[in-house]
Order: sequence, then C-alpha cells, then structure tokens
Amino acid sequence: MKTYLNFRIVLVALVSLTFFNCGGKEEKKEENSIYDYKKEDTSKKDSNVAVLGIVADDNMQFDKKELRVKAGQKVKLTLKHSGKMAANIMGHNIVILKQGTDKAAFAAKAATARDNGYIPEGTDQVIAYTKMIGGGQITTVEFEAPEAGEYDFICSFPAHFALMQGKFIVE
Ligand SMILES: [Cu+2]
Repeated sequence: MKTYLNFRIVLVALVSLTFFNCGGKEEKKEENSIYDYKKEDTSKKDSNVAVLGIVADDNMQFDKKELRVKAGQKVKLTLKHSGKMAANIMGHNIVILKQGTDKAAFAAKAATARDNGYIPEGTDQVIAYTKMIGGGQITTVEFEAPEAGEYDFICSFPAHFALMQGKFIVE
C-alpha cells in the first residue's frame, strides 16, 4: 500500500512537472523579470535583451531613478505597482520621452488625455510607454533601445511626474 502511494506521488509529480514545462513558462518569465532585475544578473543570459524592472507604489514613488541599457539592445521593461490603490486614484505608468521633450509640458498635456491612458493622442515625443496600472498589477513593454544618450522617464498620471521621474540611459 505504501509503495503504491509513493508511486502515485511520483507519478503526479512527473505529470505536473511536464505540464508546467509546457504551459506555465510564459507567465513564469514575466514574474521573474522583476526579481531577476533586482539581482542585476539578467542581461548576462542574452546580451541582446535588456530585462529591466521598476516598482511603483502608493506613495507616488518609483524604486529606481535610473535605468540602463546598451545601444542596440531589445528592452523588456516591466512595471509593477506594489500598492493597493486603484488605477483611477493612484495609477502609474512609465513613459520614456524623446530627447528635447519638455517634461512638464508633456505631463500637462498627458494629464488631459485620460481616455488614452494619459498619453497625448498622436504624440511623437514618446519612445515607449506602458499602460496605466493600479495596485497589484504588472505590465511589460518591449522596444528597441534608442541611440546612446540620456532620456527622461516619467509617470504621466496627473501630478505624478514631479516625484515620479528618472533617467533612462543608453550606453
Ligand atoms: Cu504615477
């Protein structure tokens, strides 16, 4: 009886392992991007892809003031909202602005674009942006790194950019 039970446990374990390898992969990857980033060892796996994570919270703060990638890399940037507040009250996104963009002017325009996720409709001042998320949510954007240089990033939720901004640096 005992042997039979053990055999069943092993069988179940094997079946779930196989299933996990097939089905669960994509979601797992997404979850990992933030943790990998915190260990800062992700880009060693594939130097053509920069996997970055940034966390925003209910105190209107990003946990990073600087994000770094290399020119020519594909960027996978994941934003996590670690708070509890809803997207219409404490929504966060991350918007990487083209060089020469006036942050304050862009943010003022974005603040009026609620129906477009606080991204000015038809703007040509943006390199990449995530959707607006609320507490407990996570979102990823993928894009090609622009040419080497320093770029501003902000959260474009109304009145957030003053606290929620940093530099996106392409080396
Ligand atoms: Cu925000």
